Amino acid sequence: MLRIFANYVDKAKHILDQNWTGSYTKPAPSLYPHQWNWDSGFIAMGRSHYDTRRAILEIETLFDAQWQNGMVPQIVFNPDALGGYFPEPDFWQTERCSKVPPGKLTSGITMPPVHAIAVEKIYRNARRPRTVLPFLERIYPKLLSLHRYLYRERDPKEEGLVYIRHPWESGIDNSPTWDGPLGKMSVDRAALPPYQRKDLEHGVDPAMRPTDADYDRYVYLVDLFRQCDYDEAKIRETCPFLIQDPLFNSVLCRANESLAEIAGLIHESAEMPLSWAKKTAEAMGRKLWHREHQIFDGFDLVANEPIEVDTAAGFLPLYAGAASREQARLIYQRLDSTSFCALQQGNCFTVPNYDTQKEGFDRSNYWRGPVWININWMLAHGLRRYGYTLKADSLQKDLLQLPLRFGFYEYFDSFEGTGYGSDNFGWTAALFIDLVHGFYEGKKTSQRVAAKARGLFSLDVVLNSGEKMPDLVAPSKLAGALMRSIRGLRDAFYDTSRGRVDYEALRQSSQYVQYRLLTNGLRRFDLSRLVGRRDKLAFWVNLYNTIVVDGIVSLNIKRSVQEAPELFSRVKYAIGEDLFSADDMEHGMLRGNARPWLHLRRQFGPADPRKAWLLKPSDPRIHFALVCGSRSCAPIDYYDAVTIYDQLEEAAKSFVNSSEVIVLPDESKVLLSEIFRWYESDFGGKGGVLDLLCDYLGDDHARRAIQEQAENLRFEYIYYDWDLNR
Ligand code: 9WN
Repeated sequence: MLRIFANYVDKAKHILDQNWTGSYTKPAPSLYPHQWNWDSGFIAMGRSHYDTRRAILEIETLFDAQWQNGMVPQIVFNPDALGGYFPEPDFWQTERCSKVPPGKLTSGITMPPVHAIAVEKIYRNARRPRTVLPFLERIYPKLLSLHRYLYRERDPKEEGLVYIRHPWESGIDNSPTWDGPLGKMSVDRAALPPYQRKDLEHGVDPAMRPTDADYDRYVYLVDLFRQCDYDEAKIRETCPFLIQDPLFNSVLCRANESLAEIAGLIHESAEMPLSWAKKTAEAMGRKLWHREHQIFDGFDLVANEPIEVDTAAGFLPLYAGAASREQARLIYQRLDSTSFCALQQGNCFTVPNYDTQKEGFDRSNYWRGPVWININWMLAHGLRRYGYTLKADSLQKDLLQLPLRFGFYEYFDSFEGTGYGSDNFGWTAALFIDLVHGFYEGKKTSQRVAAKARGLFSLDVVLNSGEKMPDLVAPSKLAGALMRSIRGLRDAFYDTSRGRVDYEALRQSSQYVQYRLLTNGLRRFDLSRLVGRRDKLAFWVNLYNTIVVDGIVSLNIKRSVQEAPELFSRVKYAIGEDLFSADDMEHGMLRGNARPWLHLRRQFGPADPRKAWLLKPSDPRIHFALVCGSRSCAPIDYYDAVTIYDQLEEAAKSFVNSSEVIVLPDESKVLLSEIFRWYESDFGGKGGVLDLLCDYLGDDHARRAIQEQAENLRFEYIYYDWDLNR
């Protein structure tokens, strides 16, 4: 992993260096020359991994321009870079307001308050966190004042939900959510103050940016704020755009948690931020949840009605922990549907910003469809928070893929991944660095656990050596009863959509006791009773998957299967006269007595009696169905003899189209799960792997690249995450 991504991390750092001005980072080299509020937050998160000093300076520069009422402006203008953007200070005229910090040029609106999250990260990722404490002490009152401003000025009814009053405040400027409220505003173009857009002067396609009609409304609102001298009470009375937005409130809610953490670190009371977090979370769950749509929506305070438009912003309450378990489950379903282009459902890269099934969806227009790294990054954290680890993992790996394949762009085509907007975009680079670090850390922990735990036991552990025998099951019926029992365990304790197993509940259940009892019956089972290829496949695949689960429970493995590397070789079931470990089942029975990776010999020696029952020829698709108790392997499921071929087909398709396969045509490279290295011979060598990829890949572009470059294509292997799928 380290080697694979090192060059790209360097590239990302280089982008941040190029955009660095000496005190802040420009979001993009020419399109956005000033300092932007939430961009700086995301950028500081990325930098926190390798440059604490600049990360701190980034945040401090932004907060130097904090208004006296606590508001942190959307843009802090660089006096040396004026002229290239619209609107600039001459248009905002914030000097009409007495709260503006002296000597600073800013806009008169704010943005999603990600900063406390960034500050906490700066502390946690610092090489010497103690040295960051003085910064925490300096910035904490400013962060607190920002949150206080939002609750005081933007939540007049004290609901726990703050409003935004301009689409630019949302950070998702032309999101379809604003169409309704903006559409209701009657804007007379001739009566607007004259203005000229500058965004289209930077070579971006106008079809990928907000329309002129949008800009008229943006300008109308700014003009209204000016006329109110930026007095919030006056604005509130006349502003036609006051919206409680799930994205903004989710970020605020999550930032309150970080604020509480920071308070703890500097011995301040965390009571206020914690009570805000709770209040906002509850309010979102109550007011913004749309039961039928299974998503959170915005609320229009002017029309006093919910805005029933579903965008990716509606998933972000997961990031804040504001959704109930049930809401999270329903959100997951919505997320995993064609609307948001779940993997294998339309060849999407991560989650597009708008429901792909809606008429207004536009795959390349700014916030009306494309994929944005920051939104998906928050979503992945949210999914992880609710235990959807598998989806979070794949989302994060897919996110890495976008800059790798298409460049460090501002946003990406939701179907093909093509980069749009500005290249060398700051938060894309910064969050890429953060994502890569996420993987390194996972690897380090697993390696530590493994190093500590090797050699826990050296003798065979036979799991089915109990005295009690299942009384009702005749040996001939045992295979069927065992398969039914395994299916029962799957139904009760495996979460197939998350690829997780609830080991604790399973350990204490009567179904598990019953399963263990049935395994004792295996000692009387005659393997020659298994007839039929599909029956054998299902028997061994299911038994393999269950001996791993049984081993994890019996050996009380907590974090990683590498705690007990012998799990696969020493933990066994007695079947008839013979003993079978997971390795015996896999390399012996299912792979036709093959050589395990890096081993000199085949699994069974020449005179081994178990060779009488090998499954030959082997079916390489088993590697997408065998669960090894880790996060990187196949999601756990039950395989039915009748449908097993279809299930294996599905498993292969889903694996090949997941983030375990990343095709990088420009570099003539494919990044692959290590499964393809360990079992390359089963797939028929490198050529066989390429054939398989072509057979199953849904992405035409990637498939064509493989076909055209087959001869010089290089394989690199993606780090395998051994942490438990608990
Ligand atoms: C207006 C800087 C900003 C981002 C926003 C993004 C875009 C500005 C614009 O660029 O907005 O704030 O001029 O389009 O929508 O999220 O912070 O990168």
